[in-house]
Amino acid sequence: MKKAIIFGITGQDGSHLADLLLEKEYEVVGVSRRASTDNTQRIKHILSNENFYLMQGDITDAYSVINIFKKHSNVDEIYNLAAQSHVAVSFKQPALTWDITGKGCLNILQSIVDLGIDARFYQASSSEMFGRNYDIDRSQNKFQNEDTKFMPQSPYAIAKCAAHYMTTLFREAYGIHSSAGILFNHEGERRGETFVTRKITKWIGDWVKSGKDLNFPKLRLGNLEAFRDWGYAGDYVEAMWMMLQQDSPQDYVICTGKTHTIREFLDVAFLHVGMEDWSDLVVQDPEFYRPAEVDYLRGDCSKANKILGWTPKHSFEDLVKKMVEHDVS
Ligand code: NAP
Ligand code: G4F
Repeated sequence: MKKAIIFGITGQDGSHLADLLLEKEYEVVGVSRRASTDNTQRIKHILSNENFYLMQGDITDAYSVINIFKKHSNVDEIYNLAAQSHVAVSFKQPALTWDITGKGCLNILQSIVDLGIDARFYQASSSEMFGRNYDIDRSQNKFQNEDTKFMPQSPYAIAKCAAHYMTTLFREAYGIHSSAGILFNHEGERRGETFVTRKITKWIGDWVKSGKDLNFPKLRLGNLEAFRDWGYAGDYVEAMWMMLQQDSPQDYVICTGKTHTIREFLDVAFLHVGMEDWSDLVVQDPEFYRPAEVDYLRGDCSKANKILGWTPKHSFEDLVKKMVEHDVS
């Protein structure tokens, strides 16, 4: 039986990845940080699984990471999904974001080397690292891929770049089997409620449950013109696992290749509840604009398709429908 450690088990991706690995009959050790209230909502359904173990740990504390590896030194695969993952929050809490999202990855990699852990490592890199490098020629169908230069636009993206380079350095310098997945935005029913997609579908759900009350507090959003390449989280964790099954560690872009604005997401989401015109229900609020924006993301995952045989299973329309139906019910 293979054993995997997942840092970030209580997050959206951690919970989907745990489901996938348990289905594949792995022993899964999930690492969750201490919280004053219950943070296990997304993994409630696996807490009593006999192959699942929950351990307390914090990736900003190297001692804590070392303790986990000492207890589970026979691990086969290590997934680092832990992060302060909210881009807007990273402008308000840049140092914390650096400690978790940047240095946290180093704490894991250095512990692997120092303790001589013989395991494969996955780092959750991000399309946010491409930042303002959308000067690609859209007319020629050129999208961001593994060769696109990083031009980060937020403290979050800069921390992710550092972790990404650390992952490739440790592969080259110490021969660690470490791979980074450069994942474009992926969403779903378990998405955090402050990310734009879930903020929209959650609001629609609450509004519908109120009987479509016209006095219901309006949905307050920021920039509606940014483009995102949105996929379904359940599909994307499969790509993470596939990367670690390869003989040679490499980095891969994971995306759908299609891009939509927030405005288009609103159109499709509101149409599911019979609203063609949502303009009276949404307010654009300066509070939700960022000091710097990433205007355009659209990926090209031909490498993942060719080497891993990975393709996204859900379309944009499937994704929006899934999220709205979940929040309305
Ligand atoms: P998420 O829902 O925000 O989950 C982040 C996880 O990290 C949570 O389990 C969180 O714990 C944990 N965490 C935060 N600080 C920690 C610390 N100091 N020590 C240990 N754990 C800590 O994020 P996600 O959407 O699942 O994304 C997973 C990873 O992929 C993240 O690294 C994210 O940056 C990256 N990524 C995400 C996307 C996307 O579109 N979802 C795209 C590209 C890359 P709590 O539950 O206690 O907060
Ligand atoms: O949903 P978002 O917060 O996601 P963002 O910033 O693209 O980051 C997500 O994807 C990254 C991959 O590219 C991950 F690495 C990262 O961890 C995270 O999962 O915002 C999407 C867009 C932005 O352009 C933002 O300005 O939506 C715009 N937006 C408009 N109104 C809003 C809002 N975003 C949020 N969170 N809240 C709003 O009210």
